Amino acid sequence: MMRYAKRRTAILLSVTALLLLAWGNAFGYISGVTGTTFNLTARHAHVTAGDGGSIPMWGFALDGGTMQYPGPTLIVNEGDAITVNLTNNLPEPVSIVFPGQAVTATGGVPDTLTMAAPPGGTVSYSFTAANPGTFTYYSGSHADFQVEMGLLGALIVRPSGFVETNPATYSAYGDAGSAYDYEYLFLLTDLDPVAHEQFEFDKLHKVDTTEFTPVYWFINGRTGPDTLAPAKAGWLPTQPYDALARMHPGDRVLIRMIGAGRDLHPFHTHGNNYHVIAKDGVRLVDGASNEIGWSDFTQTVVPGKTVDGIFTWTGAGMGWDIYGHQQDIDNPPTGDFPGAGDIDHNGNGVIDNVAAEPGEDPADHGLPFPVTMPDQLDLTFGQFYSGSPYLGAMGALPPGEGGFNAFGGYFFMWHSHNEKELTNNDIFPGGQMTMMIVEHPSVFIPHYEGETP
Ligand SMILES: [Cu+2]
Repeated sequence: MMRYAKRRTAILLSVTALLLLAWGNAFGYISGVTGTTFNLTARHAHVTAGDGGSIPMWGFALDGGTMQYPGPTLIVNEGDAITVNLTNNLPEPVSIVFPGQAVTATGGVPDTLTMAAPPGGTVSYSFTAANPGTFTYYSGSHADFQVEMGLLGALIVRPSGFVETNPATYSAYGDAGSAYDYEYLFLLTDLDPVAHEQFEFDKLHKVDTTEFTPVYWFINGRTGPDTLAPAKAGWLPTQPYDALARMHPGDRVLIRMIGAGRDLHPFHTHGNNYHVIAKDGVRLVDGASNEIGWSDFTQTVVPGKTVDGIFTWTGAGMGWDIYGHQQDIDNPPTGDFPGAGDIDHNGNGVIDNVAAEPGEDPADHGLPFPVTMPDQLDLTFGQFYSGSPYLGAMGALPPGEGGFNAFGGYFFMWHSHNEKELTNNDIFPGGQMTMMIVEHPSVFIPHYEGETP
């Protein structure tokens, strides 16, 4: 127990400083690779889990580079002719299936579902990305083993009219109901290390895929708390994708969920419900374009399935003004909350003559925080508390407390609601756990790589 406790503390501490940097760089978009031709190599490397575990994996590498888990997120445009060339550096035939696409396979050797690249060989797949949406791809060869080993990834098809550098054009399916400000991918997988170790120790003949006891659970190829570390973090060379989500009040956030492993996972959003807009890349509208999806806070993401939802959050219904006009909870409100007209929303000394801040529920504007804050001595603090209940505000904290919340945002844990999946090999916290941070409207969150404030 001591050993584990120490190790966990060390991991959390090591992540602390990096996260402070990460927030400012955290993306509001999905990391991936764009284009029409993709050259993938199936090969072997290791991934790291949040408990320090190192696991032998098989995976897809881009352009002869390092194997990654999951495979490269392929981002393509509706109507484009797509080619995926696969080279196999693994000891058994490997193929790729693209559910939802009409694929032509060229070269390779016949396998159960499609043509495969034999060890040392190649195969090529081509298809037209006919429909926008969220899709997946994975090995179609010895799939009960090769999917476990990591040969899987996401495919995103942009609708016609989508322009990466113009957020006004952002939508998942080309219609207003699927329009969004920021988008995030939550590709969910699970892992039982036994087969991976059998491969590493040259005991492939001993692999029994009917025995399956996962002990690691991943979002975008990382276990918590690595899910919160920046994309392309140098210390996670084979796990380039993060899973941290950020938004401002009132933003529409597209969440793309993919069941890419062997178990289903109940993916749960705290903070608010989202509206389900599509399943398996199929927009959920009727013949008159009316929404036929539903509002939910937990999605049962089953293997092979993709689900898209639109999430938003305004603080509506809380009955108090999330922006406050007090920027310091140690100076409690004086009772002067007359509503619009004399509120210094930003704490910059300037009275803002606005009815409501962006994304705010007007009904809550100017309403005071409803309770007297307890004394610090009567509180337990989490690493994500800014010291103030108001959005974007930083309050006083005891020495050594807080520190993960760079901009006074609200942190909502988004996670698997199967609680055992919040561990790394029985050590909590970990697994399929990440955060949605609601940030003050003044906090810059890039819509695309390279966007500047
Ligand atoms: Cu929860």
